[in-house]
Amino acid sequence: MNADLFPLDTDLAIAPGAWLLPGFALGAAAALLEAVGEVLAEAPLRQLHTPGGQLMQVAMSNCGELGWVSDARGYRYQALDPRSDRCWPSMPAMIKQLATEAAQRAGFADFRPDACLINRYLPGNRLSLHQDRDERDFSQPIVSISLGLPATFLFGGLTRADKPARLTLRHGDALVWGGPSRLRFHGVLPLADGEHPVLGRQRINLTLRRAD
Ligand code: MD6
Ligand code: FE
Repeated sequence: MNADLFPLDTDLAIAPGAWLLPGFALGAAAALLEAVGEVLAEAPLRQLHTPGGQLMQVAMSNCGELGWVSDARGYRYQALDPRSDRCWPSMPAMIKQLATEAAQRAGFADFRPDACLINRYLPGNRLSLHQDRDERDFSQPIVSISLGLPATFLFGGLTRADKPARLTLRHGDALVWGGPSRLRFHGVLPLADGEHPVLGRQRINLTLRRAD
């Protein structure tokens, strides 16, 4: 009997196809952060511009076959880091493994992530309400792993007008999001200041997806 087949009683069903797995990545957090550090040494965090020309508050980088980028030409996934014109660093095996295990626990047995977006929030940074729709196959879920300072995640409906619920995402939490919830609007409220014992004054979020 184990967690690959049945949710634990700590797992929280947020909506059909959406699960919060509190502390899922806690035991792996140190190894995760080391792996993320190696990725960022090759592909540093940077702030992107929206297609409308606004500078995004959240700093981003990627690893995996494809990386999510935004600029005047739009939102898209691409194999090359525009900063270096080289391939994104490969996705560390332990990150891919952890994400596929989280997806499995939420009932998505065949998640095959090819893209991992790394987001860094400093106090005050927010992410406005959006849908994740730059991917090819919406039958594949999204796995999001939170590290560092806690954030208030806005979890909306399928239209922008639906009033979002609020969810606290803490260090080590995983959020899996797919099926009928795959296109829900969501965002992150301005990060409250604080001091995390491991990460200090920041939040790191890893969002793993199948882009292609
Ligand atoms: C974040 N996450 O938590 C931003 N998208 O920093 C996302 O935009 C997101 O966490 C889709 C599914 C899960 C997410
Ligand atoms: Fe998103």
